Amino acid sequence: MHCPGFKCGALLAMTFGLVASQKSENGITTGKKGNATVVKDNPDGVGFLAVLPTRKQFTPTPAGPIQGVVYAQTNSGGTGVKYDISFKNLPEEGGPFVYHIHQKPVPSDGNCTDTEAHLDPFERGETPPCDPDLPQTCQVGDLAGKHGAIVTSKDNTDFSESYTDDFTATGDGKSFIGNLSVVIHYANLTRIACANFEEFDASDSMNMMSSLDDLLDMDDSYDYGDDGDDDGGDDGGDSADGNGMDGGKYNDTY
Ligand SMILES: [Cu+2]
Repeated sequence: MHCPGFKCGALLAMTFGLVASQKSENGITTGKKGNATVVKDNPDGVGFLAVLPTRKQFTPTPAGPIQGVVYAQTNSGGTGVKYDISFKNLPEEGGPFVYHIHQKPVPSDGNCTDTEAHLDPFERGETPPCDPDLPQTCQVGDLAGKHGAIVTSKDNTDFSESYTDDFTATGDGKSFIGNLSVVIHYANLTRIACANFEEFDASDSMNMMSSLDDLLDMDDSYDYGDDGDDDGGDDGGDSADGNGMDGGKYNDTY
């Protein structure tokens, strides 16, 4: 490769200047394995749906069972994942509520604590808090940190939002979400509800809408979680200390 000296020089300077400015702009590295990387090769047409609540809502809420869905599908072009989120019947108080993708699925008993911590393949941990202006420095699974927490009021306990997250994956890789779970927390981090992602046909929106209607009509079958709770699990959803978990290694701290 050859080119006139001044042109190469200008190109080099531009390139170098760009790298330098990116570096100063993003100079913070939070993860032991670096900052999160943008996922550019998500497979076309792949989607995952998480439906709340699971059979058993783990933390009873004054508002009754939280309903809702998180639908995650490959973004057009394959870079990032598009999220369509709708929650209904959140508590009026106790927010802002946060939600994350956690590193383990919900087990069959519905215990949200067993989802452990957040999806964090770059090992940045919980502190410092996520800066939404530098999403690559946040935990990959910290959707609320990157895209905003949920505020409710007496007049509005529903939430819906759509956005693209560049750092999660619908294809294989360390940022893959498809076999994981979504957890909603009170502001004090007590886990309210959780659900697993299941693969869902991204191309069939009619199928999705009818499924959602069916699912959202199923109120009666839900178990609030405070009966038959023989595992001594969380019954402290609105207690003063907000920490109804006992003995869990991960407790309610994420
Ligand atoms: Cu969480």
